[in-house]
Amino acid sequence: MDELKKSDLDEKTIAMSKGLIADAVQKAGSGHPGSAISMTPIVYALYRYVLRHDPLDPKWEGRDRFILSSGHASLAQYVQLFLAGYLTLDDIKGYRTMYSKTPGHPEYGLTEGVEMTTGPLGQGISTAVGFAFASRFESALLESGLFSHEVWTLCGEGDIEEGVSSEASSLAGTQKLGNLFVVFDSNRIQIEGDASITLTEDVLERYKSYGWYTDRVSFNAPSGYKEDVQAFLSAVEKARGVKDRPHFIQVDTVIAWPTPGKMGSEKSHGAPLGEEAVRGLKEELGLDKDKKFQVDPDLLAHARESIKRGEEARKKWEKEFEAWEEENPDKARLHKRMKERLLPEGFDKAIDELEATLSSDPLPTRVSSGKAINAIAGAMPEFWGGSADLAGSNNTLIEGAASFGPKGSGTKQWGECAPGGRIIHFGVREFAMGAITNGILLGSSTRCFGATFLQFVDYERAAVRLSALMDIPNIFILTHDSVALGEDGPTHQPVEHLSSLRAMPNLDVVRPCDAFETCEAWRQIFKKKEASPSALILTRQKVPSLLLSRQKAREGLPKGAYVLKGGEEDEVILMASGSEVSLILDAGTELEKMGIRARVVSVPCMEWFDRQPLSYREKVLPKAIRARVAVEAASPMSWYKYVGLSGNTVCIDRFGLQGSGSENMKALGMTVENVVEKALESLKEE
Ligand SMILES: Cc1ncc(C[n+]2csc(CCOP(=O)(O)OP(=O)(O)O)c2C)c(N)n1
Repeated sequence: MDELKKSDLDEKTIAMSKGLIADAVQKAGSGHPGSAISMTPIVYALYRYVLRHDPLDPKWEGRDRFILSSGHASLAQYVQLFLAGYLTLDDIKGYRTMYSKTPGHPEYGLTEGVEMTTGPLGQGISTAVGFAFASRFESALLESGLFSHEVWTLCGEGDIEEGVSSEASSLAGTQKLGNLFVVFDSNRIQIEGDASITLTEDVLERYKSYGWYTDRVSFNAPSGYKEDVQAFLSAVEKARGVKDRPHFIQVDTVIAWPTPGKMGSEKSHGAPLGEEAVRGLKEELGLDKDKKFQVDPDLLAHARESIKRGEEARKKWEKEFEAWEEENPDKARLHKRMKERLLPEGFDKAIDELEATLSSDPLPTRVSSGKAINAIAGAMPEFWGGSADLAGSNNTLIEGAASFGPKGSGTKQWGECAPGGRIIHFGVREFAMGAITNGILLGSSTRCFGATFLQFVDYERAAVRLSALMDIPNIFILTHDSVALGEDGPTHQPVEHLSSLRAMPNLDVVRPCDAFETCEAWRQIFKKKEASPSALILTRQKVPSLLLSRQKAREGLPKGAYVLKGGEEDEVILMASGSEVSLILDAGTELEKMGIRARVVSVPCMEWFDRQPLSYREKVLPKAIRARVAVEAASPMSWYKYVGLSGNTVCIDRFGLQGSGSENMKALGMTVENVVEKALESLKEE
C-alpha cells in the first residue's frame, strides 16, 4: 500500500470513528462528543501506528501504556479500542449504560485496554508519571530492558489547569523520564467557553522550564483546518529521538471539527450534538447522513492491521523474555513471584524477628513502622516508596538504599541516584505522590508506599479515592496523627481526618496502638486477601508498649478489633484505637478499683472488623453490654456505629491547640478521669 492510499484510508477511518462517537452520544442522550471527535485523529494515530500493544493479549507486560487523562472524552478511546479489536460495536452502542464496558468515564478493571480510571481531571497525566517511574524501576530491579516501555497520555486544558499536573510534571522533569509522552489537545475550549478566560500562560514554555522536550503540531494550517496525522506522527518520531527528557507535544485542534454549528464551541463539550448537527457532521465527513453506527468492513480491516503488528511485537518480546528467563533464573523467579503477587519466603520471618527485638520501651508508632518497613524491605526487593519531603519525620527511609533517579543525578546528602533506587523523593507534592504511587502500582508488579503527615492527606485525598475506586493496594503512611503532635499547632493537628478517611469506601484505615500492633498491621496490609489500599495512621509521640498479650494482638489485629482485657462478666466496654488504647487500659484499671468490670477493646481497623462474621463481632462487642465508651483523639463520627444510644465518646470535635502534645490531650479531655466519668455516665444511662 502506498503512503497516499494509506493516509486516505486513515482519513476515512478517522471520519468513521467520528460518526460512531456522535451516534453513541446521541443514543445515550448524554455524554461528551466535542473533544472526543476532535481528538480522534490523535488517538487513532497512537493506536494504529505508535503504541506497542496487542488486542489479543491486552495485559501483555511489554505493552506501551496509554492513559486518556481527559476521561470525559472516553469515546475517543472506546472507539479506537473497538477498531483495534478490544471492544465490539455493541459495546460502543452501550456507551453510558448500566453494566456496559463503556461507562461515561474509563474505568480500570472494567474495560480491556483501559490502564486506569480517569475523569477527575489532572490525575491521568499525573498517574502517568507513576507509570513511567514504574517502568524505570522495574527494568532496573529485573536488570532487563524488557520491562521498559513507553507511557502515553492525552490531556486537555482541564488537566493542564489542575495543580496536580504541575506537581507531577515538575517532578517528571527532574526525574528526566525519557519514556513519558504527553499529548496536549489544545482546543482552547472548556465548559465555560473560550479557555482564554482562565488559561493564558505559554504552556509549552512552562513544560520547557520543567525540563521537558516540547513540540507543537497545529491542525489549524493557514490553508484551512487539516487533521495532519502525518505531521503528528513525524512529531512523535522526533520526540522519540530524545531519550533523556519527558516529552510534551501540543496539538492545536478545533473541538468537534467539522460539526456544523457546533465546532469550536463549548456547546459540543458535554451534550449530544443533536440529530441535525450529527447529520451535518456525517455529510461533512463523507458518511451516509441517514445511517447510524456505520462501520465499513474495509476500514475496520485497515484499523485492525494493528493486531498483526501487536502480535508480532508481543511474540518477539516473548521470545526475548524466554531467553532472559533462562539466563537469569534468580531474576526470573523474582519476576514470577511479583507477577503472582506472592510474598517472599522470608516475609513472615523478617517481621517475627523484628518483633522479637521489641522491648517494653515506649516508642512512637511511626518509629516502629520505620523498623517494619526496613524489615520488609530486607525480604522484599520490589518494595519501595518515599515521602513528600518528610522522610525523617515519617520514618520511611529504607536503610542503605539509593534514591530513585536517573543515572548521573543526585546530591551530596543523598549520594548518586539510581534507576533502581528505592527511596523516592516526592518533594512537597502530596497529591502528585498519591497519583504517582497509584501509577507505580498500576504500571508494575512492585509494591510501594507514599508518606506524609495525616493532616496533609487532604491534599492527596483525590488520589487516595482513585486508588480505592480502582482497588489497588497502595499504602498511604500518615504520621503525626492527632493533637498530640504538639506545638506545631492546629494547622498541623488532624481532627476530622480519621472519620473522613473511614467514610471512603474500600479504604482500610489502620491505626495501631503500639510497636507490636504496628508490626502486625504491616504484616496484615500485605497479607489481606483484598487488593484494597490501606492508610496506616501513626503517632508522632511515644506510646507505651502494651505487652499484655502478643498472642491476642497477633490473632486479633487482622480481625480489626479484639478484646485486650476482659471477661464474661464485663459491665462496660471501653474501645479505642492507636495512642488512646493505653488510655482506656488505664481507665479500665481505675474502673476496676471502683469495682466495675471494664472490657478493653483495641480497634486498629474498623473496616477489617466490619468484615468479620456477626458471631465474632458479637464476641468482641456483645449487644448485652450497652454501657460503652469510644475514645479517640479525633472526630467522634466514625464511632457512633459501635457505641449505640447508651454509649459515650471521648473524642475531639474542634480544632487543636498550640501546646505540647500532653497539654493538648489533657485540655481536650483525653484523660483517664474523663474516660472514667463517661463510662460511669454510660452505665447510668444503660
Ligand atoms: C477535577 C475535575 N474537575 C471538574 C471536572 C468536570 N469537567 C469535566 S470536563 C471539564 C472541562 C475540561 O476542559 P478541557 O480539558 O479543555 O476539555 P474539552 O473541553 O477539550 O473536552 C470539566 C470542568 C472534572 N472532570 N474533574
